[in-house]
Amino acid sequence: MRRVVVAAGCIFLLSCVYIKAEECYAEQTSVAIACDTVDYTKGLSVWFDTPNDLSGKEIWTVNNGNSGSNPDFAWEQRSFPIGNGSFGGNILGSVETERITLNEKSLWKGGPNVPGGARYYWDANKEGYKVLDQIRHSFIQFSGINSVATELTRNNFNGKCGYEPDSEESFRFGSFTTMGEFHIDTGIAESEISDYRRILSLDSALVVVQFNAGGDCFYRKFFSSYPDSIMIYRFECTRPGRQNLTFRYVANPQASGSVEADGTTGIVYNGRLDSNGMQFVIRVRAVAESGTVTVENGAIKVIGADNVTFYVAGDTDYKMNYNPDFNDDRAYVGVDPVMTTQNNLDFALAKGYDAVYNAHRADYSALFDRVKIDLNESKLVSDIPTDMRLSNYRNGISDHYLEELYFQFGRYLLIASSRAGNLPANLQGLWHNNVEGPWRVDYHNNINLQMNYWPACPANLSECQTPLIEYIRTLVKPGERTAKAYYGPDTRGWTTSVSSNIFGFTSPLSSRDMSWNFSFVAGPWLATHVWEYYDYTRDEDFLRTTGYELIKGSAEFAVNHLWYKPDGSYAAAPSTSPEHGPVDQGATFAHAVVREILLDAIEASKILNVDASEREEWQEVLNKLMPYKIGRYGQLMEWSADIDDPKDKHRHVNHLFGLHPGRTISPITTPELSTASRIVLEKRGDGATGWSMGWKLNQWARLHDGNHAYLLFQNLLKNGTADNLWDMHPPFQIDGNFGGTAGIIEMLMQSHMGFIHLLPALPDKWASGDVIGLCARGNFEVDIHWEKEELVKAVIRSGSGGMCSIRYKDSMVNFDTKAGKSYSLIYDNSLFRILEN
Ligand code: FUC
Repeated sequence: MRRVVVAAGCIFLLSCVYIKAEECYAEQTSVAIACDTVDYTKGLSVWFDTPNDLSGKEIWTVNNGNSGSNPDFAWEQRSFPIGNGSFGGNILGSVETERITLNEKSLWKGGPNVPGGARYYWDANKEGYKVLDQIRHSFIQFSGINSVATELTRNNFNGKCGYEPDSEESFRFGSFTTMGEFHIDTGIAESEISDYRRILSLDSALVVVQFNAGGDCFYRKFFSSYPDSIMIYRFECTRPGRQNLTFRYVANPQASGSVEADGTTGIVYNGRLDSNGMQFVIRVRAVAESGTVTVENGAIKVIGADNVTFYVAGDTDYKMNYNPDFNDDRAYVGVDPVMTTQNNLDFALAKGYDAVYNAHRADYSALFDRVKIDLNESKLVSDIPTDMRLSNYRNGISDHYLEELYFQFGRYLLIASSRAGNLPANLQGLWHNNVEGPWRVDYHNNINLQMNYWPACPANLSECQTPLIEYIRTLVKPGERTAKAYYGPDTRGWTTSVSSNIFGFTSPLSSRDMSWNFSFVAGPWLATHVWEYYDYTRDEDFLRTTGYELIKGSAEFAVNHLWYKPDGSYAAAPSTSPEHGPVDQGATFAHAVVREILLDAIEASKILNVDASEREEWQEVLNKLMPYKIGRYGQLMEWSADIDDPKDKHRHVNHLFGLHPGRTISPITTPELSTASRIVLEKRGDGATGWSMGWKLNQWARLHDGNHAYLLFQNLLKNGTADNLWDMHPPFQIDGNFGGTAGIIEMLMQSHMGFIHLLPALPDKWASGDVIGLCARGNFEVDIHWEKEELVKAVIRSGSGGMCSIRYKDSMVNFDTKAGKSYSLIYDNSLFRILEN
């Protein structure tokens, strides 16, 4: 797809000085690989010392269902992802034949692009609004939850489009799908090699495969460059002439196209998906130092070369569309991938390997290097591969380096899967190895897509959040139709439902299971991220030109979708709590999201000094919204009636939305509700799927219980993480990685209650440490240094000026800041000293 121009995020330039990871770790004793000048296992690296075999190669299995591990074990648990936000791959590191799986974020089945498809595709909403009064009346007639409301909702608040690939002839919802695989035969048998390493260096955004064969050192280096829209695979050897490679492309099996020679040293595949005719192109060019390069039978053959660089460009004809014509089958078609891949390839070839790598490294480091974390002065405790570290950790061996690695891996994944001008990170970020994936590898809006973006702003990667905002913009026009179809022709604003795709899909799906398929606050929830982006960056221009409209449209929908009850209160009726329980007349979750978006809209309208009358309406609804309730065992009630089951272990904890990610429950402002939330978390337990542990980690941190938050973090690492550190539902889902990274920040700093709270949930196990470069709301950048479980010093850099309020334990301090200035806060004996630096 073509890049779109987006509002730039805040860019912080760190003034602080710290030792670069590589230099720092170079001093440590280690069993260095004799082969390498740079030991990539040092610094921040995830690595293995055993190769993968090819057992998962091209095992195209369709519709593997939603849960359980991926049938390709090595891909899911032992491969390394690279990506530039849109074009990515997984490196398997097999010796005899290197295997790389390939993805482009916009390669999707489904959508309107089949003849006559637009009419059919956009006819996915039902006219649920016609039974709304009946449903609401039944809540009065039967004094609450009842079967009439349930049946009417099941039959009218679903949509017309199926979710499973075989549920309809023209698979409208579609699925993210693989772009195929590369196989590179090397002629080197696994039995001939020693000193094998497969490394993902987070410091360099580089995957390295290296080994010793016949006394010579072989290296393969892989990266995907954002500035040059190109992927590079470089094969090197210490002895000249030893590279004998055959490079083949295996296409997506549900596509038609063919591999052709592209000049004398390259190949090109120009194909179309069977499902929707989406065109996609892969172009590969080999540049060899000495030796020969030829193309035979669609494969590139390299003989007797010293080093070889493969330049790989890939693209689709997908066009992001903010204003789709609902009569146009081709509303999302608009890029010529033959041309874009040619241009990208030519440009990178002219630049050459070193320049392309240097640009990639500079681009990546400018983001990644902003945040450093050091827990208990951890250093590399031993020179062991990550799978062994994780295994030790599972057996109870403490490893703060592994925890830091996990934290930074989340930041790496966000940079690799979400860059400006592209689609946001999907359920697997950017990476999937099959023709269809679990939950279609879609955009899941009842927690998963939102969780992907929890770390973006606080982990100093606000630029990486712009794809989410652009994506939200694409949902508005279709989402206005969905809002009207279910809540009446006069309904203002927009919303979306539980699952969305890249073709503006906002309708509920056809399932009558309302526990998951009724999700009308998905839109307002997404829009809270628009406010959050503003709140962190304080980019008023963004708020005025882009953000406010999205927030206002969501607030309007939130208001209009409520039931104004005869008793003068507002309630979300019907509503549900994901993904269990009845059709209710006021699920806590729905109200919590409504509260949040109304608060956001009120603040935003004040800042821009607009919409005073709307503001009054929003405030009025806030005042009259059904309040939080505490139930019979002290729990924060999930539904309008006290029907919660204390034995319920369900993974969704959406009714605690106000605690996290929201801000309407806090131990400081609402201690009773906070205690009631704690009871919910205690009852739900400390296990769950990967992302759910990630969420509960954040919620425990918001309760200021560092040790319990740490327990959840440990459980996430022990029980919800694969050896390559990918989050496991199972299957692999990237949300848990992002939830984990965000949770660590919530333990060290929070800023959602109008002040910066330092070390609000510090576990005993992190007695001392340093974190540099976290971001707080208000456009502040924060470093924290603590020792013996006590704050020693913090540094605050002010991006926009204004009042800064800091809390540590029960002490608060407020001071005025100037944009661009930094301030040191020394904490000593319960007193703060503030120095302007
Ligand atoms: C939500 C979760 C499931 C899964 C799916 C992608 O619906 O309840 O566990 O993560 O999203």
